Amino acid sequence: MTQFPEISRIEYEGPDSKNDLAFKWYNPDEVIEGKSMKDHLRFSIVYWHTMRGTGGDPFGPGTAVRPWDDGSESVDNALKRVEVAFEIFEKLQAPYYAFHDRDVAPEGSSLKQSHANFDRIAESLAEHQQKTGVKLLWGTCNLFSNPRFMHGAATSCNVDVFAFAAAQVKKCLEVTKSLGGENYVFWGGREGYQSLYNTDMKRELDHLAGFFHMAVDYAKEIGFDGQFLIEPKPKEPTKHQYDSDAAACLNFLRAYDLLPHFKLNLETNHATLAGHTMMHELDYAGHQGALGSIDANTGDLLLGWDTDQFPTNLYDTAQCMLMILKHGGLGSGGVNFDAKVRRESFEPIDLFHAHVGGMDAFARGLKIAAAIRADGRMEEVVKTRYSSWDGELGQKIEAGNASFAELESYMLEKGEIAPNASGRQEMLENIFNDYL
Ligand code: XLS
Ligand code: NI
Ligand code: NI
Repeated sequence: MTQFPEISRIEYEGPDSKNDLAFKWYNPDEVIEGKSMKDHLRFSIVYWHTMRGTGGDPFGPGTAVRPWDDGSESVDNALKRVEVAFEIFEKLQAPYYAFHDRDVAPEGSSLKQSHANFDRIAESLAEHQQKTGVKLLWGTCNLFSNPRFMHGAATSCNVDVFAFAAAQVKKCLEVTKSLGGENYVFWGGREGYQSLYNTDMKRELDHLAGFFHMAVDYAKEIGFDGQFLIEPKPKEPTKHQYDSDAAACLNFLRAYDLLPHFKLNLETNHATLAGHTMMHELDYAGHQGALGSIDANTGDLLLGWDTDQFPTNLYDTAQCMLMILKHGGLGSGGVNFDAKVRRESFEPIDLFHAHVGGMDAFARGLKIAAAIRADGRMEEVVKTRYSSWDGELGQKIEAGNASFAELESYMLEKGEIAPNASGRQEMLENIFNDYL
């Protein structure tokens, strides 16, 4: 049974095509820097927005028309969604998808029932993966929607909530492993605070670290060898989320001896909420060997929140891909569209337009980034800019073999510094534009 008889598999037709449901740039087998586009980008579709988003906002209910969904939290309805989801994944040629436990399977009236529901749906997910070849990029737990998580999950002041969250993650690790999930993501949900007046921050952070250690231990116990990822986000829903940005996450992981077990899943809209560019977050994580995966989306400068829009800005995608190529690719991660169609784009076909646009924007970003790298001028400027460090003195300092006293006598003798050179920012911006 097909839900979209009028839509056939989206194919690459090239930049001149006027077909709205064709790829103009995403040509899966095209080789760039020795690797196919498909392998560079490893596109993934998220279940929570694409299959569960309703278009509701604080001012009104959902608008989305989804004829296959009866709106109930029944297992039958969930099974129906699986079928439609895989038709969408396949028609979009997305090699991967990602889910929260509660997106795919309804929460039951007890934890036991929820586990059973999850098992039932996982069976169907496995069958559909088998049939279509679509794979699981990552699984995660929803530890934020149910009112029990009002104070957080692993950082809750209520020890039972911590235990409940542990049980949920344990189960989700088992399911993710059984579905061949290549990563497992922790996004902090409500792990943060609204007020320090009622918060024991030290205790909460200790608990969070303990939770992660248990997850690492359990993964080892069951032989789950997917990559653990933390997804930084600075605020929303709490005013301060503990995993606020790449640097804060890495500091936390290092402080609690968790660094070897985790990488980061960076999201564009979260980077900008943190007051950074995505390029910054990618570079920061990348040079520490912690670039794991990305949640590809964008915010809106005129709206303050995590609006999770589909990425269409070529500057952004090209900058992203420049960093990803620089740091050797995404490994077991992917370009995961944590993005939702606008409330006004309520028809099912909009799901296709949105993903086609996002995939093309990233494919084009990849081509632009590769062209900039092949040109080499931008890289050369950076190399030259630091060339003074390649001399004897620079090398000695970088090797950690210099002292203040030595540098003082060097400078006393020399008297004045060698002249500075221009940073050439505008020229570099122009070179970037040449390739857009
Ligand atoms: C929320 C996050 C969430 C994670 C998965 O802002 O982006 O969607 O990606 O829990
Ligand atoms: Ni996300
Ligand atoms: Ni987000």
